[in-house]
Amino acid sequence: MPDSARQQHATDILTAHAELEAYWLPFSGNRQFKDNPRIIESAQGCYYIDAEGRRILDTMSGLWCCGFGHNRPEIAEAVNRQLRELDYAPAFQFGHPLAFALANRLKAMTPAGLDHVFFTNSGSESVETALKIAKAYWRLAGQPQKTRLVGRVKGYHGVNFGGTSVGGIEPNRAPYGELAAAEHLPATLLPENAFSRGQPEHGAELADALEGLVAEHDAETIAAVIVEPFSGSAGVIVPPKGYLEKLRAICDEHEILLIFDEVITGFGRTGHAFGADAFGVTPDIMCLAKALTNGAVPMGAVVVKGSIYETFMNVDTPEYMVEFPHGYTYSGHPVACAAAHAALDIFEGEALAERAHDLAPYFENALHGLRGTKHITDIRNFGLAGALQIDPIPGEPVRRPFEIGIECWNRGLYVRWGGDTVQLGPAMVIEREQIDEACNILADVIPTIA
Ligand code: PXG
Repeated sequence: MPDSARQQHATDILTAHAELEAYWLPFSGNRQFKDNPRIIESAQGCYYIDAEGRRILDTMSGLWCCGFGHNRPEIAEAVNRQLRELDYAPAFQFGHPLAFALANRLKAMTPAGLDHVFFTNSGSESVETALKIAKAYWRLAGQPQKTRLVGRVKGYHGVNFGGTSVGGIEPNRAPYGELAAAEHLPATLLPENAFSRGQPEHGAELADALEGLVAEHDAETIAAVIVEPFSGSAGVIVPPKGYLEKLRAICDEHEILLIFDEVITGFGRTGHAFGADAFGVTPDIMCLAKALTNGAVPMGAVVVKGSIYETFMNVDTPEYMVEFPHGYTYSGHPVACAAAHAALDIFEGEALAERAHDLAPYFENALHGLRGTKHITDIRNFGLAGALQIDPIPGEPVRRPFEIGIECWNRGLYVRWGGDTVQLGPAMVIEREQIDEACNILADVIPTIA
């Protein structure tokens, strides 16, 4: 679009407030947005172009999903080709080749033992699927009383009812009153760990709270524990050294399924393929989404241990009967599968987990270079994920991060704000100079915020 046309287009959008009214934006301050719209029109690599034609450095991979860089032509071509070949095949009782191939691929990529793949369309659906598998598994395994679900304070597992129930970010739960029953482990955010680089030293014993729940409720009532290997949405809360190992050991001792929600940590974010690889702990069930297609087409997946799948298959019912009454119209959608194959070709072909691993120390140094900046009370990082903890204005939580995020946007930098944190999760194709640019803008902007 020529500059003059772009300008006119931008002006049209910015002045036509009424045109913005119909759309109810998710997880957004709609009233603020509609007075100050931020419209993204295109993307390339690590940059967005907004409606005014400005180039904006994206340090969040969209929303943690476009980790391999925006607008990869390989994915566009694969999607285009697929749409001409097979637009849709019924997900129930029929299959198409790409879904089987993708399941095999995920089986090979994920840690040994995680062998069967159920497809979904989002992280939230992956979580619901995992929780339902866990409950149904114990019933089939002859322990129907094992139904209790355990999440963690500050955990985020999407927005559906199960995920909201095991989730532990209070403002996301408060509007809904009664949710599904769930217990919560304490968060692993400790003041003595402030400004830790990578995994903090203190807090492995917080996993013992699971022993407490076992003592209180009996392991015979507990189906599963779900945690993010590191908490993303709550602001990159990294597990203390030894914590996940301890959680795994307690789960093993009491026959409790361990679910890792790797919606953010999957596909290279940690500098390894999965958080399970980075932290050396293998779950029984893994939830995936986001970077599975590089964010280009909605898709999620749940990968489960062989013994779980086998338990469903060994039921004493006729073979034509459905073993697990669950699934989505768009589970394993052909176009999503095509996008995922192309995205994983990029991920593997360009060794992006390794690239993230190599860049992580530079990112860590750059981020921790912000220590001492006004308002910053903690800096956390792991792999290519980082967060700044911002001192809240008394009585006005989340305001400062919001103002920081908006001012960064005005200066050509996209960071994410959430709670009292500012978050960065750059694409694995980012360059060092771009990391510097992001940190320089943050260093300029943050002290100017009241
Ligand atoms: N689990 C985890 C760990 C997530 O991070 C979901 C489930 C839900 O995925 P869907 O695809 O249903 O949105 C998520 C989503 C942020 C942010 O700012 C994080 C997410 C989404 C949007 C923003 O940290 N994570």
